Amino acid sequence: MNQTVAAAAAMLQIETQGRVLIVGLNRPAKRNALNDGLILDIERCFASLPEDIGAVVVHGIGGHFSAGLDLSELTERDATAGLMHSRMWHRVFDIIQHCRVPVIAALQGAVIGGGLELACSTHIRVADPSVYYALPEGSRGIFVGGGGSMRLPRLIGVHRMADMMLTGRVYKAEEGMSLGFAQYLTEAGGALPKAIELAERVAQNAPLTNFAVLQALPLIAEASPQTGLMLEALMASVAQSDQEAKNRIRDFLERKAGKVKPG
Ligand code: 1HE
Repeated sequence: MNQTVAAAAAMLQIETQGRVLIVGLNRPAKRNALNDGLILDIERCFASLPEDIGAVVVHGIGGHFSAGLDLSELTERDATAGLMHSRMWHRVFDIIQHCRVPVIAALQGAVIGGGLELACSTHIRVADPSVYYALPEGSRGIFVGGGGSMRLPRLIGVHRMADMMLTGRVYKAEEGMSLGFAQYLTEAGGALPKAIELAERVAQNAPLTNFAVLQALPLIAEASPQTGLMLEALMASVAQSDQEAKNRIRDFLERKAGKVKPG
């Protein structure tokens, strides 16, 4: 990591490595519990991504990704404030999901409650063997409020999510990987380096391909089949008529571009 670009966000540690922005949740003493200040720091960070950034990595400093909602801020909140708070989280996690560039989460230790909701708003999740996923909302007397009920069933299914919330079931890294919480499982200590490696790779994709994958693919996947197929055709034709695509395909045909390798 060669350059610290912004120490301005008090609860984030933000660095750049080439075209990758590395965003560290930096409340280790509180296991990166998400208070309003941290959520708003995340919003500011994603809303002002430098132009030359091609991918973002989000990780937790201090051995845990995040212990979820900062429960100490909950005690005084009435129903109206709770509603506004949840909508604020929705706004911020939507910015991550609809980010101009791919966002990759490097997970370790606790990925709990709102921490899991944050992880689910990213596009790729890379897990360390120390990871454990939990939704202790049931035992705390609360409900998910950061988009978890919308995003998590799409990853693991509504019945598995309900079980986690009702019984407090905790999934460890390996099982979590096979169930869809993460797409990658690394050796101990490997999640952040692997996430950065992947980020460097995706930052080299054609910007329009990354745009199509992040913006069009989720819409197509949720659309009716005929609407989805039409959207796919439109997106495909826009992508392949871009000069970047033409250059890359010409490079392949002239044997200047890499081949697909098995494994
Ligand atoms: C916190 C939080 C928190 C830690 N809010 N302060 N999330 C939870 O129910 C998870 C609650 N946390 C835990 O179960 C444990 O802290 C951990 C398993 C994550 C870590 O355990 P450990 O032994 O490493 O640390 P610790 O001693 O429990 O915690 C260290 C400090 O962090 C301690 O504060 P201290 O001042 O006594 O040192 C903890 O109080 C504090 N801390 N987690 C506030 N979450 C939009 S809706 C989303 C709904 C949810 O996210 S529900 C899930 C809430």
